[in-house]
Amino acid sequence: MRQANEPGRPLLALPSKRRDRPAYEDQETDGGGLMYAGDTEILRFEAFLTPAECALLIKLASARLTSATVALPEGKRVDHPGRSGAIGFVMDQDGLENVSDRIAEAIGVPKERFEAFQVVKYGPGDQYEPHYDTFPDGSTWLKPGGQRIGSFLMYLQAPAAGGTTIFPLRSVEITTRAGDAIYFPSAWLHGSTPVVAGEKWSATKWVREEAFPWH
Ligand SMILES: O=C(O)CCC(=O)C(=O)O
Repeated sequence: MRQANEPGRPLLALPSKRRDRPAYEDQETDGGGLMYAGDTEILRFEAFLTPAECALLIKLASARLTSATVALPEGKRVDHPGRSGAIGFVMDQDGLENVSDRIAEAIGVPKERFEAFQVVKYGPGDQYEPHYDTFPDGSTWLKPGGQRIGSFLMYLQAPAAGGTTIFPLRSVEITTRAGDAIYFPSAWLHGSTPVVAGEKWSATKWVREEAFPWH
């Protein structure tokens, strides 16, 4: 049986039933491990974060929250009707190096390819409609770092109701549980259902193809 916070061993692997779209599917990985390139699976890590780490991420992000935006290919971030809530970015150097090290070990990818933590706060009614985390060809966001390959999503606080993570093309719905994490290909359609009561907090580390300078 896996111990809490033992890195790198998924508790639950949900097999992929189909592919969302062709891009990046057959990309080679040079880091080995689980770095996603194509049709694979959602990995779930139970108790990946300690309660203290969840609290630290929430505290740091709370001081720098802005309204949740989406990235346009040409480099701007804008409000979007499909996304509500608030976001704050937290860097590894804010005391989270250890968490990034564990993510790197868990997925077999060097942390030099990670983006900063994007912490998201969802209040009642807030949601993130199904979307891809990847950028379209030619997007400004592809430099530096190249494409997003994998999305490591950590749950920091569970709402009283609602706020599940959904993968509509796979009929998968994941209940938020503080401390748990999931890892999935960024090119898979996913979203967060509306929070019904309470607050949901999550944090994402996106994994790039190449080294990314701000993490
Ligand atoms: O918080 C969630 O459950 C989903 C987050 C998400 O879709 C994202 O950050 O891209």
